[in-house]
Amino acid sequence: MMRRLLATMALFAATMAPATVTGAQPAATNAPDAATLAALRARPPHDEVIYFLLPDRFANGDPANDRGGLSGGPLQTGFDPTAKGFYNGGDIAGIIQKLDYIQGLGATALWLAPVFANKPVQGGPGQESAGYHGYWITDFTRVDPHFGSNADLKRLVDAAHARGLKVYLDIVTNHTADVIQYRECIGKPCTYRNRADYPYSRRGGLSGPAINDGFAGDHVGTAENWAKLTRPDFAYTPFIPAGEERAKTPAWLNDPIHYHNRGETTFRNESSQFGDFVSLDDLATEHPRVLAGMIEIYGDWIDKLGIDGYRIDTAQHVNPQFWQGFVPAILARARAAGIPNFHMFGEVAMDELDVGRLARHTHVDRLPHVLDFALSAAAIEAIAGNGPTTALARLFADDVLYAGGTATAAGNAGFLGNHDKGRFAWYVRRANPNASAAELAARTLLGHGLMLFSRGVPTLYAGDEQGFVGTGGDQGSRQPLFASQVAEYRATPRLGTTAGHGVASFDPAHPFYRSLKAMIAVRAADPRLRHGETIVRASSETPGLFAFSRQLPGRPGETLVVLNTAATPLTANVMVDPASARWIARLGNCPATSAAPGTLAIQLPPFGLAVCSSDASDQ
Ligand SMILES: [Ca+2]
Ligand SMILES: [Ca+2]
Ligand SMILES: [Ca+2]
Repeated sequence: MMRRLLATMALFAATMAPATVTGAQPAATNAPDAATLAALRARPPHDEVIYFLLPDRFANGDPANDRGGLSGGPLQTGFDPTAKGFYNGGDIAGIIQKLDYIQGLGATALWLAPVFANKPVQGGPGQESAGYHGYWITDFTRVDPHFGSNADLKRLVDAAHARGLKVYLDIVTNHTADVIQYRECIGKPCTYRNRADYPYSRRGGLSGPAINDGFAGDHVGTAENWAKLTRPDFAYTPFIPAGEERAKTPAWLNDPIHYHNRGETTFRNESSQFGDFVSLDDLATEHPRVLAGMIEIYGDWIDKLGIDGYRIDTAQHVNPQFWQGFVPAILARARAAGIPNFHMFGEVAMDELDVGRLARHTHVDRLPHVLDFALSAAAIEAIAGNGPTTALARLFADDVLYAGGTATAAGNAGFLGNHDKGRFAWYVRRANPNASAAELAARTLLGHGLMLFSRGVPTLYAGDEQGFVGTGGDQGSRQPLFASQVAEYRATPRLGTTAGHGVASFDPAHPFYRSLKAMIAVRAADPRLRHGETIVRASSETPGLFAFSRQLPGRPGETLVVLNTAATPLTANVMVDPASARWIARLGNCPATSAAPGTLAIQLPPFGLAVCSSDASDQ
């Protein structure tokens, strides 16, 4: 049985090895061979470990494109490597150059922050920042010239596929760049005007003249109905500034009738769906032309690139009926392109451990999966912070709330921190401001252990493997892996190294990189950890013990994951299956045998982690 397990692991290691091992693989610019591509297409999402990066903040492979082909200063080109809110220089060529680094960690899929052409600079005088993050799209059909060309993106996808790495793109359907303005509020905030005070049927409020005769409301999604909405000035008077009339591609995006035009969202009530996100033009996603247009845009990218998945931005700010149409259409498009395991997960951003709210979007919107903000919240509470480990138990218990239950949870993208809410290590430091660097490191890695051994698709945020901490959310979490010229980044120490952000951070010897690589290898070698059900074995009302087993349905044996979230050593008996008598340590210390049928005596150091596999006869 042991021999069979080792043989399986060796086989797995061979299939997971970088392409360079065989010496006969195609160069990075070549398409993958048929067998490699077929194996990649056959992999289900929960076999992946995702590496999420912002192209501007990863690697600069081509300094010639740093200004995106524009001329002038930072306010014209968007490029300022000394400013955290501007393009810093990273690009697709850089990602291609660093595929060894990403694959060496054990990641199997890349998620790129949006790569489509953005409005280079937005914001009023003194408030300007650039579209380096990619979420201010003007041309949905073209790669942003700061990052390269459409051909470069195809080259990246092919090079990744040739190595067995998948590529996920980050898509936005909720809004475009800020082009549309309102006559009523030039140079000042445009407060939200709701549908009761500013109905579609009157121009500029109840005292205005009748317009849009016969429009039956935005809940009637037929082309006939929306053809009757001819005037976009029911709330404000939208206009496109001179010179920007054709700023967006495809061309239908330049017509204000395809937008909500009701002013700024407050993230409350109907404005959450109909309001502009800091002036970003909020699309009328109820309009059938918008739905058809978005299916065309993102279906075409599947056909052009053969990509493997979409991360869906701002999903909770789009009406459910849009997703009910968009998701099946995109999945059908992927299937037709020979991509049966196309992986889609929506962003429903929140800070709370509120699985019900995440799950709602799998029921009502019918999103296949979501980013696991609940895992992030639970890890921040129980591992970064000093909360009870019962928070972790609740996380897994609530998996049944998702449409499709635990199977849906298994395809959610698990993560700890990100480019919006902040890095996990920053949460660790915030909760423990006086802790030693060793404790900060131990807690950060323990959080990653939870993520990597839990159900769901683990999602690493670029830089976390190099001990990046950051200074908070958004721009405070977007340090580049190349040498940074941003003073704030350079002033922030990293964990696990004396090097700061003034040097490049692609070090496979960094202790975090090595630890994550070791943990990912354990996950990769154990199908229970990738496909198994979760059985919570123990949790506590204080920091300390948390334990769960992963079991394959209908198969004997289990892999037990035990965490100690406390700063003191842990000694505990953990309940296991009475049939699990003998144990193999995959990580940390595990007894060779159960103390008695049904219980395993565990000892862990402060912030320790053990992964113990029962030696089942069928392995
Ligand atoms: Ca560049
Ligand atoms: Ca919206
Ligand atoms: Ca706008």
